[in-house]
Amino acid sequence: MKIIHVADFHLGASPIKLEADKKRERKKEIIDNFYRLIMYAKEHGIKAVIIAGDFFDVKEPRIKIAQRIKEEIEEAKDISFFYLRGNHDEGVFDNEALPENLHLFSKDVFSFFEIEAGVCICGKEITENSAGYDFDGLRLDPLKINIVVLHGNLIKGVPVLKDDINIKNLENKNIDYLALGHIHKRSEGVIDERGSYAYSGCIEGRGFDEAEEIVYRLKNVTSSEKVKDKENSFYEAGKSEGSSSKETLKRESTASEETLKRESTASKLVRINESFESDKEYYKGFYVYDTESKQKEFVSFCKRRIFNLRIDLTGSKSENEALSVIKDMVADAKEKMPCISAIDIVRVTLEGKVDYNFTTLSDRVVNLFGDRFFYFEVKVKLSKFYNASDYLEDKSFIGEFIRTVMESIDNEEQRALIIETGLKVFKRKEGKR
Ligand SMILES: [Mn+2]
Repeated sequence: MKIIHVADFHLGASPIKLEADKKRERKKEIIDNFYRLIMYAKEHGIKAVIIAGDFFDVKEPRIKIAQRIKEEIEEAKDISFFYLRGNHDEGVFDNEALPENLHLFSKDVFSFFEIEAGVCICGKEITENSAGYDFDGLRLDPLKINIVVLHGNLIKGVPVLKDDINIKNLENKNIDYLALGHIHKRSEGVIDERGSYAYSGCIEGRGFDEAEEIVYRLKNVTSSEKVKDKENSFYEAGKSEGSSSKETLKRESTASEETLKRESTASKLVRINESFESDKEYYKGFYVYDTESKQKEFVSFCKRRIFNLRIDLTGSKSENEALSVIKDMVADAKEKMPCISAIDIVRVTLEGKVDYNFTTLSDRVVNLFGDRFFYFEVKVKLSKFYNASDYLEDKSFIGEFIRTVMESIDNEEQRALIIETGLKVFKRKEGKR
């Protein structure tokens, strides 16, 4: 039997700042996700769906949304839904008529559901005013497949908050799978020799705090290309002769023929982290747990992905150069990261230290890429790098400061740091005058 484990839909929550029509669209598609999930379950023969809390964003969701969810559940008669309410949606659906295939959990005791012979789902909601979960009532038959549902922080040690779950208290309780909600980033691990746990994460990211980060740094890259057309290549060779370009032409002799290779060195943005390469590894979606194999599989399911492309521009010489390497990088990204597409939500964060003014950079990057994605923004976290040699001859307090540091500090790294810090202070004081 296959079971979906999903959590943290936060239905009804506001997505990131968008224009009015896009905001409506985004809100709608976050709610549509649940219907898409039901369709997925039907297509894949899934018989049960566990919702591990924060299904709704608030304790009193809009009647229209709540009603629609109930109708969608009722229509999917062949699937049983097990909804454990979290800290955001505490008490939702209490004292309401529910579809027969929708089951809620309680705060007071562990609720048990035997969903098929030998397969048990149980769970307990967060109890008010208590430090951590109380697992005294958790008695599981070692001969059954036991799935436990909880919403809170998995910790090692003494619980402090009411939603703290001490993993030690769950050891040797015959748990096969612990389906967790609350933490929006997907993660998984083991409880003991028998059981494992997983946070499915939220199904759809809303803000950039839930973005996948990709980090780029500026590096000198030497690339060589073979020049195919001989005539053409000689013409090109003639052109580059005497120019100040770093391009060089090498003649390579092989047994049969001569080919020309052009080598050029250019600054390029190179990706630093390799956390994910494909759609599947992207962390927004749900788990499918198979009670027969006791294996879980993650399914990436979000409609739009949120990316923060952090670009370190240290080493760039001008706004124009910065713009050109960013242009190359985004063109490259389409090839190298097919997971970023036009429907996604993308932020470019510009970081690092440069020694030029970058007042128009943000607008120019927005102009280049603004309409390529569902939403695009640029955040500038660049800082100005001060060049000590500019002040070395100055008959001023700053000049005196630089000369003193140059004479008395040998360590280059230390010197740079002191000069930079000092100049920042001087510049700030200058500005106040
Ligand atoms: Mn929560």
